[in-house]
Amino acid sequence: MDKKIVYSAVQPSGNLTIGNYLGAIRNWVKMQSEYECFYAIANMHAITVKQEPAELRRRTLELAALYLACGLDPENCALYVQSQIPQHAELTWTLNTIAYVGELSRMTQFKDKSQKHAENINMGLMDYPVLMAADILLYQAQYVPVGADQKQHVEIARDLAIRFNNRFGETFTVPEPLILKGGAKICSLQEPTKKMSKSDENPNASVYLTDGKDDVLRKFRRAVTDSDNEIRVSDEKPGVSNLINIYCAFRGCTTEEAEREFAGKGYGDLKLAVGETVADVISPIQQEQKKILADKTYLAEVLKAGAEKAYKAARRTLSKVYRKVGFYQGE
Ligand code: ATP
Ligand code: LTN
Repeated sequence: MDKKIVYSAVQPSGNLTIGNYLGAIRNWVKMQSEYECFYAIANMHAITVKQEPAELRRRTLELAALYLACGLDPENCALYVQSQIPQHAELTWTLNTIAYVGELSRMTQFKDKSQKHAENINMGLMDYPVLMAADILLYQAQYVPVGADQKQHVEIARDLAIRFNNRFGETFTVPEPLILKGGAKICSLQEPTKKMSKSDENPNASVYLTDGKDDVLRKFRRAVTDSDNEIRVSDEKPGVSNLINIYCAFRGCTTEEAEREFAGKGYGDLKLAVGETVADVISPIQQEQKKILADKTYLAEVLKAGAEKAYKAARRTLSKVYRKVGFYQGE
């Protein structure tokens, strides 16, 4: 039986945080042996907010190296750069004609980003979910492993797939978001009711996968908590809950186990333990990323092989779409 298909991507819009790792990449690694996986570097999504071109190019390769350093195996999945596959833009255009302005303008991320980048509310920002739907649908993906914040976008992809299939006949697999518990929403260390984000302006709010041990320990030491000193998970204690959540996600333990471990201890103990646990996991990833980045030829080969595999799959779907909508494709 053919393996089911998995698709996901991350934007090269900044240094990756432990939120990106726990919410996305770590789960991608787990899925690669069981499914046929396509993992992209979403550089076309990244330019919906202003990027410095040289930096975007550098970050694209850094992200590819990080994928590999986190354990993605190019023999087991296709790793590629989104802009190298022209079908993403082509399918986006077609899907745009069945996507409604109303539904796109209601997207939470569009509203947030429009507020944050009020000087640059461009069409791409609003069309972001349609490009994301095109990514997913081109590969006929069944599962899309993402953090909780992307659920709404995967739902739009589902809606567009169903709408297209209804109008033009069975064409797309209807995808499902795959949001694993524990790590699906890591919050900012400074404003623990907000999600941790790689483009946060406050560097103390996010722990980056590239942070050295001293920085990691310092950021956790400064993490916002509360004034009682009880270590337990609760809606009234977002800061402490977030720290416990991070600890458990990295340790692979349950909340109850962590609460028991820290019973009678203070916030200082918790912060130190989380910091050390995180540093221990990310430091070997950093060393591996450095090694891979030093071998540009290897990296280029991986991305080329990934793009070739992606291109074949994307071309097949787009040709079917063009046939269904009645586009002339030669004789
Ligand atoms: P930006 O700040 O540039 O919008 P981001 O940090 O939100 O970026 P994305 O590239 O949008 O990161 O997301 C990549 C993946 O990481 C997605 O699957 C997303 O759901 C997941 N992710 C992002 N932030 C978190 C978080 N704080 N907790 C869990 N998962 C997250
Ligand atoms: N918008 C996503 C990144 C992304 C993506 C995708 C995720 C682009 N294309 C396709 C899953 C499937 C984000 O995480 N911000």
